[in-house]
Amino acid sequence: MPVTTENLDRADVFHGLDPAHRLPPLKRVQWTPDFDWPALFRQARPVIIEGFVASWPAARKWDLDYLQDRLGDRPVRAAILGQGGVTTLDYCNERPLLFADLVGRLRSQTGRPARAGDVYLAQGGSLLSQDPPIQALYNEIDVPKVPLAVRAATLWMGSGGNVTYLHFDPMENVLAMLKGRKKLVLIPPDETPHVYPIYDPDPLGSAVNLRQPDFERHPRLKSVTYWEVVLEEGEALFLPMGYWHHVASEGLNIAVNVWWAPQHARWLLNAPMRGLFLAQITSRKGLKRLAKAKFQALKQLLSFAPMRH
Ligand SMILES: O=C(O)CCC(=O)C(=O)O
Repeated sequence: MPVTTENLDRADVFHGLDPAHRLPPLKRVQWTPDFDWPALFRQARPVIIEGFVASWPAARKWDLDYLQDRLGDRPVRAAILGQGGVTTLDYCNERPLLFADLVGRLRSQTGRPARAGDVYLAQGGSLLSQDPPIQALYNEIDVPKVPLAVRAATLWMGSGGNVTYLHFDPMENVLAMLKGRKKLVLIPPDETPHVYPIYDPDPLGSAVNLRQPDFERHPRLKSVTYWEVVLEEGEALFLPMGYWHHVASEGLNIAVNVWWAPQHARWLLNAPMRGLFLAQITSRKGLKRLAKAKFQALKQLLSFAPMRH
């Protein structure tokens, strides 16, 4: 049974994995103005970067009042959380609303446990827009300079207790914490068989529920190795393509992430991407789609467009 927002209901639990398989704390590095981002991306290992976000104008300015002032009348799409405050980042569970209404709802949700029906600004908070007020906000963040194409930049805003379920992304990612804190479980790509990827209907998802693991149904999950990461306000996480992540946000939380298309050679070597590629080209649906769309599906996969529909 795939995990859905309806069956991830243990709002009080971060994860139920075996502590014996927890990896030593993730490496931390200090940001400096001459920071070598391309070298960090080449290493392709998750790292916490201290001090980077503190240098952004956004770190000084962004709070609910400021963002409402700037974007109040702009439409966004908010994720509607399922049981226990979980989102599967499924576009079907999103609702359009004005940014001012989003802020009003976040204010009224703050200070109590997240629950089904709450809002969370997730993938609907794109900062790559032709809209001048949104462009002005994008200029208040500092985007790492690497020789890769930026695919998306997203504003994430929640009221605390919101959880994004276990998935991977086919892109290189820097996730920066402006307000509040996020706790993450990170699982390396070569541990993919331990998390039971589902590929269909969510090509980036897993069948396991990290809050309430069912080790009878998913016995390999018992021995999965993982990092537990706490991303504090002002810190950024470099999350290379293919690392599985489960994200629990604490307190009123505002974050920004940037996704870059990875180099082609990298995805060929990457376990979840290989699996996804094989699943796409071997499934009947995938083959039909390929035939019908004259290889559009394959091209989409190769171009690393976000694949959540
Ligand atoms: O912060 C979240 O809730 C999810 C973030 C995420 O999945 C990402 O940055 O790829």
